[in-house]
Amino acid sequence: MSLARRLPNGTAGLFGLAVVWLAATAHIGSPDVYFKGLAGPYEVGVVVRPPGVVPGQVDVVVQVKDAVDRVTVQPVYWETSTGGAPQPDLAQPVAGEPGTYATRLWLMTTGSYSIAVAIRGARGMGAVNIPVLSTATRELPMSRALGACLLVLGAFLVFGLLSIIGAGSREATLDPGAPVDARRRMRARVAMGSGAAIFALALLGGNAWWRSSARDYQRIIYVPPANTARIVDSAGQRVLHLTITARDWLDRKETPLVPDHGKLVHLFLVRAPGMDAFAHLHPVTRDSNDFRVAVPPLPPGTYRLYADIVHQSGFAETLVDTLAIAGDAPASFAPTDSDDSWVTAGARGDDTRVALADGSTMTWDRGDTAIVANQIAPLHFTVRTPDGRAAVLQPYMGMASHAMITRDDASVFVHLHPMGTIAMAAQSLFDRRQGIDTSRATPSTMSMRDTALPDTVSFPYAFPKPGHYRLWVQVRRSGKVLTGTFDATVREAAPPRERS
Ligand SMILES: [Cu+2]
Repeated sequence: MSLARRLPNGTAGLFGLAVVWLAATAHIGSPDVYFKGLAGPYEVGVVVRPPGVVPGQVDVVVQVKDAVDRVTVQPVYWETSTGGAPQPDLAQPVAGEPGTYATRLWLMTTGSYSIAVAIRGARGMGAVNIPVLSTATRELPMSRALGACLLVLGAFLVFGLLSIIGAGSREATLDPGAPVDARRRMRARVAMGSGAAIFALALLGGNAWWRSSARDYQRIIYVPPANTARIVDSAGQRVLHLTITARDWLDRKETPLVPDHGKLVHLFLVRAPGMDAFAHLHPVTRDSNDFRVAVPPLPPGTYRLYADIVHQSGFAETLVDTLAIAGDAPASFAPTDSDDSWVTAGARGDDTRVALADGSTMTWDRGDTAIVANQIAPLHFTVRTPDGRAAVLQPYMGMASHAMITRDDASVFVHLHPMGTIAMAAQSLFDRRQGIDTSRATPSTMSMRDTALPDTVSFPYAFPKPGHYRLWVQVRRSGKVLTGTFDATVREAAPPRERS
């Protein structure tokens, strides 16, 4: 008898709580957007730093390899596209950093935006869409000094007004020099008393208004869609059921999912706390709520679960959960998707050269300098054949490589590619809505499954905070997906230099 076995999943709530407010967007705890690629004929690198509040200002930094005339950026909301977007902003050259342009833009509402970067130079016009998410992830606190200042000013106003009312009702109609009688004094006290009552009511009303707008804001603070994850025995296979239970999703208030590099969901499992087992799976669905995937022969334990999805609006987000995998792996395992992959590997320490499953090696060329938080990290990896020659790589799901990075405490999880942290599906949705031909900008390797790619892959990324991280770098060689596992210790950024 095949018994559907529900595994304990009690830690899910706790884990969810721990990561909820760090969950920024498509990635967990890593809201900044990095892109490297082409804007028409120009090679560009773009960094977008969302503010975490809505409305809020994003910082946009564009680096162009060639000398160009002008760089403009424009925030484009997915629903209104360029027709409803504000005029493009001229990005200003950054002093002392040739080829670098920066500006700050307002994002007025929550949801999926694109930062449309346009470049004009000797080689004509070039444009590229950088999808960003405008989400409220935090509440800005009021500083004590500002609070105290407002309190003093408010008290001054109220007492000033009360004394004007008092003086007015006592002496306004009094002849100069005439004494103030008891009746007038009484009248002034009554006027001041009623004035104070009116001000108290106004203050109470103001306080209620303040609190209700704070509550409204709290309602737009982003939380990943609610979901459940459990393992079910199905015909001798362990099958993971991931179900989206979020009300807005079930009520069809959100735009449907679109495949990102060919898959509706990219699901990652990381064994906690050692991060010593990892899987990259692609669940399938029949009803768009319930996603299922066969679980590879992973060792038992508690796993952190991350599921990347992209909506038709371009909104890319990550579902978060924990999953208990118990007992030995069943004898049979048939992958749900031929691109599913997994690996088990313990701590790597400072190892920069690891053996891959087919005997080839992957080397992390990270140089001798320390990796520092919020500075572009040297994420360059080279694959050599077992006899030490440059390996010929093939696209894995349309990409030269995929890298997954997580912090040991689960506060960070990112999934990125040589083009950066953006979801390619979101980018092509914006391109299509704006009628941009990007066939040159982002050559799709999807259709070229067996294209020969160089042996080195690089990722534009900066670790968001100091700490211990694990990286899984995936490439495809001779039709086989290979995963290199590395560890990284990231240092605190040096305090900024004093500006004179
Ligand atoms: Cu990927």
